[in-house]
Amino acid sequence: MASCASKICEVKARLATTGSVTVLTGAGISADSGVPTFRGADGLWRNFKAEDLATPEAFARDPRLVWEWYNWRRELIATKHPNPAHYTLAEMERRFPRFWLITQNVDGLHRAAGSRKLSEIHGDIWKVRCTRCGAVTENRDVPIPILPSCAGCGGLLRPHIVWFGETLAAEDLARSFAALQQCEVLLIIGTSGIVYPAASFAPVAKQAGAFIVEINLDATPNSSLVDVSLRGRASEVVPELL
Ligand code: BJW
Ligand code: ZN
Repeated sequence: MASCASKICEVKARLATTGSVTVLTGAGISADSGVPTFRGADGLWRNFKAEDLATPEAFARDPRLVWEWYNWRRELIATKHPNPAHYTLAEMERRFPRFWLITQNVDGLHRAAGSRKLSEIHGDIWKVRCTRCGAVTENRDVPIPILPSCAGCGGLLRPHIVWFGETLAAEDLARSFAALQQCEVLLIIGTSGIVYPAASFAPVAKQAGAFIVEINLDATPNSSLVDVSLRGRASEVVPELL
């Protein structure tokens, strides 16, 4: 079996000869910054039920509870900083002429690291959306006063996050699929690969002929279709690729 070091050489060689890179990230890339993941031993879904907190039904039933949970998360994320993996992806954006970053993360750490060519497909914890007029605004209050209301129309504000059962923004999906179909190399970093539609992204890129690299602590459903699997911490492995 090839050693991990030689696998990294193989990926570096690929990256040295391509101009077109797409990246898909998940909670694992921010785990090394201290942001909890969702699944696994220390994941958020161990102590909180997704259906009580991350669905439109939960918000309709008890908006106060949902906002309390988001206030706790905003408070936690506000103290966190990008790690070397986030910074390496921001550098890749400058190096590769065709680059797109698709993140499922809502923590804003990619932007904080300098990434601009990105789709935050599950939303942004630092934005709120009016349930009445639909206005989306940035809001960095920690804590946010519960229950928050829209400055324009007085309607109830909700987190600008895609919850289970909600569709992703059409523009984000179109941009993501275009980037997956056009890339020569796809890096998949720190995602369990079980939440749709992102769970379908690797097969789309594979079908289009991309060379796919997975960076994760553990095996995932994507592991069987990728070309190279690098097992390790994102903050240590990703910087080695440039
Ligand atoms: C490291 C590491 C380190 C750790 N270094 N690695 C059946 C079939 C198909 C679809 C569905 C179905 N039933 C329901 C659905 C639809 C549903 C879905 O996919 N459910 C699945 C659970 C089955 N999807 C949706 O509802 C989506 N909308 C949609 O599909 O619309 C159309 C539709 C609607 C209804 C029915 C059918 C179709 C919307 C999904 C929105 C997801 N939102 C969330 C939460 C938001 C709350 C919030 O953040 O405030 O987004 S769920 C949660 O999971 C969050 C994440 O972005 C997302 C993905 O998680 P991620 O990033 O992969 O994290 P983890 O924790 O799962 O994994 C971390 C990984 O990192 C692990 O692999 C570790 O090993 C690794 N790791 N440390 C490297 N240091
Ligand atoms: Zn409003």
